[in-house]
Amino acid sequence: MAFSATAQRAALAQGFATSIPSADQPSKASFAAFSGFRPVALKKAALDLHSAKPARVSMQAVATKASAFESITQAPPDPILGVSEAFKADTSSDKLNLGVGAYRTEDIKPYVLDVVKKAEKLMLENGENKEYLPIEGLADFNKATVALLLGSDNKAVKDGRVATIQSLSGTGSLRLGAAFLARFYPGRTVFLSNPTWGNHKNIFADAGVEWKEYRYFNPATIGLDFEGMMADIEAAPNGSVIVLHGCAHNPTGIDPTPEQWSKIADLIEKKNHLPFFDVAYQGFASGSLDEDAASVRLFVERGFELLVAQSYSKNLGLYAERIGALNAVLPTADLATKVKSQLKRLARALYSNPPVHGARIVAYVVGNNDIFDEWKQEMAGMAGRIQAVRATLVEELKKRDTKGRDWSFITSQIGMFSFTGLKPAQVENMTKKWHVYMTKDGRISLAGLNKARAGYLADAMIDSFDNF
Ligand code: KET
Repeated sequence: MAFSATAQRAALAQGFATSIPSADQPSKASFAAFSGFRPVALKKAALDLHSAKPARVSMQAVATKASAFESITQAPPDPILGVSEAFKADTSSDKLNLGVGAYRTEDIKPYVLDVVKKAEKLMLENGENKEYLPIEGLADFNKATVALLLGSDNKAVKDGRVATIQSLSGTGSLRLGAAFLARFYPGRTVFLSNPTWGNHKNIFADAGVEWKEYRYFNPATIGLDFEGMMADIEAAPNGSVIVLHGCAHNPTGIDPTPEQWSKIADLIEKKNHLPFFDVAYQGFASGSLDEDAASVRLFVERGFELLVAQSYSKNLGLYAERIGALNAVLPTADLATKVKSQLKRLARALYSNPPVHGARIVAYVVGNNDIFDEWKQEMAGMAGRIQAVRATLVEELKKRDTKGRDWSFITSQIGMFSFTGLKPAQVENMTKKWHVYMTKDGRISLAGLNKARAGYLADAMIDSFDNF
């Protein structure tokens, strides 16, 4: 088997078979998994059929029977989505949810983009059906998504060197990529930035892929630890997988400069590493789709083999539609065809085929010039609102701050988040005393704030920084 021992253990703990049993010979593991519980009760009932007494399997007998899952312990709440659950349960009228990265209007209400409503109207008028999609997804979506990522006249796309497969938003695309690496690039370590979006670790661990971290954030400068990052990528074994945030790094909001990206590319090339880009915020960092794809485009232009996971949760506000894609850029069209065939095979076993609604929305928005231009404006509007709220928060902090601290990091960080430097005890005060919900790492989503509440947030932050 291609799996390492650690990977195999991780996979088994998650309940995934690490070898495929033949049809007439089920694996012991899968047989055991289904033999511990009800069959025993059924056997007893069957025996009773042959005795004089009527069969009686009381509910109580079934309920007290040892469970196959006896040793399971309570899982902790998710560090990000668990914050939303806690927020919902809070009855205070002051409460503020700055946990999950989800865009809100200036009234702090969820937002459905106008272009999404227009696309849905057109879909209804055209009477779109709900048939299964092919395993690789909607053809028009796949064409649109790779063009948005790499540019409409990209040479790698024209040469047929990009395998694109529609998947379940950013998370599902990353997970499919992780499954692909587990199967076809076994024994390699994935390097994640420290810190990173918390779910990266779950995604690779669940796929049985070992991960480690490279330095990224320097608390002293509240900036990028570029030297640390380069040193760790250099020290990683040749041929490792390096996960890079395409833009608007989560949670820090700090991206490398174009010059730094170019040096990162030089080093990754020298070390023969495989870049795996996570592009969850295209258009949300700068307000421009093209600018936010510059890092990925640089690597593709330089001829790298790489993977890219894309998400439309944020830039089209399609959080619940689970629409995104996994792209594999390869040296030849022949290899791209083969890789795509294997990605389809993995997807078929994981979820069969992807959902159609979000894919059609993206295809309609991108395929209609007027709606596409309107989307760019709406996206710039969302990015602009977040930038404005950042500026207001800095003003409000300065007004209250008696210690003359430098808050400029809040306006220099980009994307939805600000990495505040609040420590866990301070975060606890933010939530317990002020009903401000945020992740324990000190991240706040500025997409969940408005100008009217910026003063309240500043009060909470100053109190927490000063007194804890
Ligand atoms: N990558 C990054 C970096 C990311 O922040 C998210 C979501 C995703 C991928 C996946 O999003 P999807 O909806 O699967 O396309 N982040 C926000 C939501 C979450 O944690 O699920 C967040 O950090 O709040």
